[in-house]
Amino acid sequence: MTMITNHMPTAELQALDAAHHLHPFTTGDEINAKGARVITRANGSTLTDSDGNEFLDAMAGLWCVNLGYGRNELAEAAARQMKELPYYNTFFQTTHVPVIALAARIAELTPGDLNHTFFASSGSEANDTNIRLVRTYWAQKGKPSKKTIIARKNGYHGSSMGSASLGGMSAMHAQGGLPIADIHHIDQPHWYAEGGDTSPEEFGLQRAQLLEKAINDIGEDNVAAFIAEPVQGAGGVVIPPATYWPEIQRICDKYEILLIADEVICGFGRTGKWFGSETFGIRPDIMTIAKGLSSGYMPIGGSVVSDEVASVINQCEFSHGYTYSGHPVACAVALENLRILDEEGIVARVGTETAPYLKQKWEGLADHPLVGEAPIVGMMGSIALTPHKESRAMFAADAGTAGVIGRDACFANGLIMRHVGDRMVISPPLVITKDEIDTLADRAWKALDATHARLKEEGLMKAAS
Ligand code: PXG
Repeated sequence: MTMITNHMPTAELQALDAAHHLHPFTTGDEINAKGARVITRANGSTLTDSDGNEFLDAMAGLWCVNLGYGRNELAEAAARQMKELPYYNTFFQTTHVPVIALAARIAELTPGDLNHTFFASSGSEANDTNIRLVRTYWAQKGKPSKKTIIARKNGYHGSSMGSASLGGMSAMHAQGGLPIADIHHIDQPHWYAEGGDTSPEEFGLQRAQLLEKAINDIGEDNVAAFIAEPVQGAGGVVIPPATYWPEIQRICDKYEILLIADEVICGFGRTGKWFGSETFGIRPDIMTIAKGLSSGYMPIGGSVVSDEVASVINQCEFSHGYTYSGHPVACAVALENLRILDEEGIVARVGTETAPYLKQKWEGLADHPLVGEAPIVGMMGSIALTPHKESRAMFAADAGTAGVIGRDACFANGLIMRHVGDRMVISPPLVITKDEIDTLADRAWKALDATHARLKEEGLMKAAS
């Protein structure tokens, strides 16, 4: 057997990777042509690759390393738990200390009476749980016809059959026979891309009222729930107009449907409060959590439900669960992560100090000639690349052409940002310092300059008609 280590030459690692590893959201051609970037270590907000290059990770991995990299306390919590009880399950009337402690801590942190967590190992699994959970809830209440879940186009809720069906990503629906039955998608509150001449406030109301229309069209007796991210993350950090969420809440209160806030990205400090629901005044019946729950150090997620939902579900045996639901090591690591986020005042500091500082720097990027808007909330922001600022025009070239050039220019400048079509997004570790925020903004501006120059050179600064 080959010993594969950090010390092997990059090209050899890349060749083995290309030969044996199938990557998510990557084409084989890309891997074969360039090889994958091999990340070998990380500390704080900085990643190092196998050639010793350093990058400021403005994506916190995949929106998840809220606490930053390299916290020994989490490694120690995992080691302690592995020695004491590496695994036991939570099926058939069994439990263990880490899952009890974590469930109780989540109940303290989440708003309202969201006091009960059903654990999973990822956001996708948690959203699959939600589909079965809300349908079981209504069946238990004698309303089995309430099955349809309303979700949004360009929303992201995961990659499994159920969660990708809830998501509204057309490229995902095009593969593997999606969506599953009884999922309905309404248009998103993306004013910049779809608002035309309507004011953001009016547009926010209109898009929220699509929920009411869908409930009426499908019939209240057939609708189980509405699911949405407080801020769409993978959709491009789409921050809804201020009118959107209050109107959605009004509609959910008026009709008998459950509101699921998918907090997989927004949760655990990302928007400047513990949960996006608090930032946007949402009162969900169910919250999906993952990512920042353990800062990505261990795979863990869950569905946090209200007292009422839990009491109904508890009336039956919910025939659902994963081998790793409430995995003790993942729970112990998540608990330690939550302890540090709280005790070191990291979430509080984001709200009062670092997010306002980042906002000021980030919004400065809107002055760049290539940038149509630079919205941000807490520690998640985006910039829209455009060939024509005033009209918010899209590029004539295929969507993502400018975005990929932008992403590569960021890498070349020591900065990791993700592109979503022709938007660039950030979601840095919550521990990012003010100095690092300065670096982030400087490198982003340089990357925009380089992107602009290249787009001009290649004749791509043309607006779609
Ligand atoms: N809900 C939301 C809101 C998410 O952002 C999931 C659920 C699914 O979680 P898991 O743990 O199953 O991946 C997510 C995940 C990207 C990207 O590039 C975003 C996610 C995952 C991978 C890539 O934007 N979000």
